[in-house]
Amino acid sequence: MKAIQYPRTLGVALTGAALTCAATVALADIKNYEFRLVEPTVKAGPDKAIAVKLVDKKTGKPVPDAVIFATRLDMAPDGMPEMATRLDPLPGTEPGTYRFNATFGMAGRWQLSLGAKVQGETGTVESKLVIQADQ
Ligand SMILES: [Cu+2]
Repeated sequence: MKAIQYPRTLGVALTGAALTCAATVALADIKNYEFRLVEPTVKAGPDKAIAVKLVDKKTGKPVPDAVIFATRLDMAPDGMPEMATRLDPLPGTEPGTYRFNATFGMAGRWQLSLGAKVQGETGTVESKLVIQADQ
């Protein structure tokens, strides 16, 4: 039984780093998944690789093949939500790990916002992670 239909355009419309807001629905099942930073700190500067792992909290196992459709990286934690930087996907190094290239133009705290679909699950994983950029 299919309980909820998602608009076909969702995956397309929310792609891109210019995204400011994602309207999403989270159901109980999808709450079992979360993104975790592989490394909580990064050196400030251009072209830094950041990696997140998508984890099934019940099993502790990484979850491969998720479709990440919304990403944003900005300095909201340091009071600069308008200071956003571009995020480019990089190939993953292992299943369940998702990597991005980004320029951290300023030292401080950056918020990585992610929205993702998990294969076989209804709803959306939404995570906000704080990365510390050091000088
Ligand atoms: Cu800033």
